[in-house]
Amino acid sequence: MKQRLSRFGSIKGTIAIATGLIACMALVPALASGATELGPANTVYIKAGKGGLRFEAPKTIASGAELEVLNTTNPHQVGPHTFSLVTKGSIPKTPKARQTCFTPKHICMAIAHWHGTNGNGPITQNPAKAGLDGWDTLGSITKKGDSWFTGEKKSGTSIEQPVSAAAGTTIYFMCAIHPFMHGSIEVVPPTPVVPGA
Ligand SMILES: [Cu+2]
Repeated sequence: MKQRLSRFGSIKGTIAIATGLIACMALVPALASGATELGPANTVYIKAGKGGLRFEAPKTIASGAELEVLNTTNPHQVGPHTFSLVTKGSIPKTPKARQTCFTPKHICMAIAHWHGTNGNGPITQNPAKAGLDGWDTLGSITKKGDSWFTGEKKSGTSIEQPVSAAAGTTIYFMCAIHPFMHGSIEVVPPTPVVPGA
């Protein structure tokens, strides 16, 4: 993660480079399509290019449904990402909070710890798991949450897990490498199966 930190410092430069490579980036989803079976309703895409680095997530997902996270960005250009479930209040909201995010007692460093690293060593837990199996636990600086690290070598990496969070709750998530990346998904009741329909 030390490497991540140094990349983090130069992220504005890498974004500028990435912006010039939109044409190349557009090829990535096509190349990755063999690895994914779920559609946009069940997928959080990590994207670059026009609009900057961002998550593109469905607004809602049914409790119990599979949720995939798919990294379409090139780690050699923008660094890796994490998809980390955190409490709403843990998402850094100010430029200063984002700058200090990867320091002790802040959420980005806490997320690194969930993955078994203090920022200097390799990731030893991936995904980082908390609570029930699947996506359900929103972490904070004092509580471990569910999180996935995309890896730093290949684009097109993905993870698929069921949403174990209860209907009526909201999943908030952020990236520990780029703390300006964040989003949320409302968890809704599963669609009832209508007999004979
Ligand atoms: Cu990121």
